Amino acid sequence: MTKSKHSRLQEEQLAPATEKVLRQITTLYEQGLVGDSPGGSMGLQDIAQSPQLQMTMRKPRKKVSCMVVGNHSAGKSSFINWYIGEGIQKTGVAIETRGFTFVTSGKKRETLTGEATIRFYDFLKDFQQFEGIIPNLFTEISPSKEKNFACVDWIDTPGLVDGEMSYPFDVLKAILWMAEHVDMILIFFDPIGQATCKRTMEVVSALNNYPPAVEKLHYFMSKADAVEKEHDRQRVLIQITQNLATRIRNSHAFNLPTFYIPPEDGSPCPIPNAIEEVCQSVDKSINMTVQRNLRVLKEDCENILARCNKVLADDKQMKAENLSRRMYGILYYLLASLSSCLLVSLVVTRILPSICNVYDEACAHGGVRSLVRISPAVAEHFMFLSTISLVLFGFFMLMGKITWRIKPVFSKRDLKKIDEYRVMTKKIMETEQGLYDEYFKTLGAER
Ligand SMILES: Nc1nc2c(ncn2[C@@H]2O[C@H](COP(=O)(O)OP(=O)(O)OP(=O)(O)O)[C@@H](O)[C@H]2O)c(=O)[nH]1
Ligand SMILES: [Mg+2]
Repeated sequence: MTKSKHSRLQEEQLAPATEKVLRQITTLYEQGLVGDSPGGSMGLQDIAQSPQLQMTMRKPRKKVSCMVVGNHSAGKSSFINWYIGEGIQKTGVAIETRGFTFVTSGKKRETLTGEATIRFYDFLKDFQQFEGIIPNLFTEISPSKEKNFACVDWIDTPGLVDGEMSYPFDVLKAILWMAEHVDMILIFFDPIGQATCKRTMEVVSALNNYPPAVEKLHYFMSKADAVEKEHDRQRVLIQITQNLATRIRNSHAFNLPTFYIPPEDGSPCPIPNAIEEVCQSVDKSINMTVQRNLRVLKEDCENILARCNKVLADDKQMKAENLSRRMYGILYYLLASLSSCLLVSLVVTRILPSICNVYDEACAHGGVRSLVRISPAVAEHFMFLSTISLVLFGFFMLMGKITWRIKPVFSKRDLKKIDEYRVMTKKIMETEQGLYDEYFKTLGAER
């Protein structure tokens, strides 16, 4: 067994383990640690979006998405078919792929049309903006267990051609949009076709000038066996490289491995084949995704815990503020009632002499007598004094109303929930090391 075949076999056996790690991470976002807490578990996403925490959190994708771009007949669909070991995509010399097709693994063979595809991949919601895309969007689901297919979503794109060919949608813009949302982009050049056609070069330039895409690009010359003579192959290789030189960034480190689909009958072919390299770039992307998802998981847990601490601290402060607001409110209302008492006593003092004339005996009482005595003075300044007390009453009432604005705080139930969130998140965080260990096992690396 050759070294590369051996390593591929190992990777194939380890693929389910990698997939398991990716799936477990997603499960932690969707359901949390199932069966862990007696009151039922919650996923990180629900915890983050709970009414108490109100955070936005996106769960990391379970699979790596890999878009294949290239000129018409570059062998894009054939490569995807070879990778999954199934003739899922139509291939041939005619323009076969006119739209975008997602090829993904699932329990059984199924085809989804545009509308269903948009719903299946929620990140595609904005992809509908491209007029004419929906009828040209598909998902092919296959139960294949080949290679690392369980961890990859392939995206087959329309073949790029010049001339009369008109696309049902803006192909350049659609590829650029997709480039932002995928993890890696393979660009295939066909040595016997229109590898360097204007449209292909336009797409390559645009991708190279689009920051979200540029780091994801990998170039390959496909169908290397279609050119029999070595020196012809070299000539085409130089021609493609020269054409690309002015269009690609980082051109000094440019590398264009050549590959071809190995003959089905297994007959030996003397032409060197870098198809393993294509698979290795996919595997590398899968590994990067696992590492990124594990990192994001840790960061998200830390963010949730920090958010819990923040909302609790804010709540404490709010409760203290509410208390002082209440105290001031009570004070203002007290002052307002004192002002109203003053107003009432002013009125009483003012009208007391006329009452005393009627009820002379009642007015003989000492306290009332002194009021009667000051009554002329009150009568003289009555308007002024009553206006002041009325203004004071209005002012204190208003201040009381303004101050008594109690802000909402957490109920006991809310506080209990936040405590539960903290416990669940900490437990999820504790599983991170176990996930790393499982991931290291997939690499065959021992610590
Ligand atoms: N010799 C050789 N032929 C290949 C190879 N890969 C694909 N082909 C042939 O090239 C032709 C085009 O292949 P497709 O896979 O349909 O190419 P495509 O890039 O998907 O084409 P469009 O969808 O039209 O853009 C088919 O006849 C394939 O059999 C290869 O590695 N070697
Ligand atoms: Mg195709």
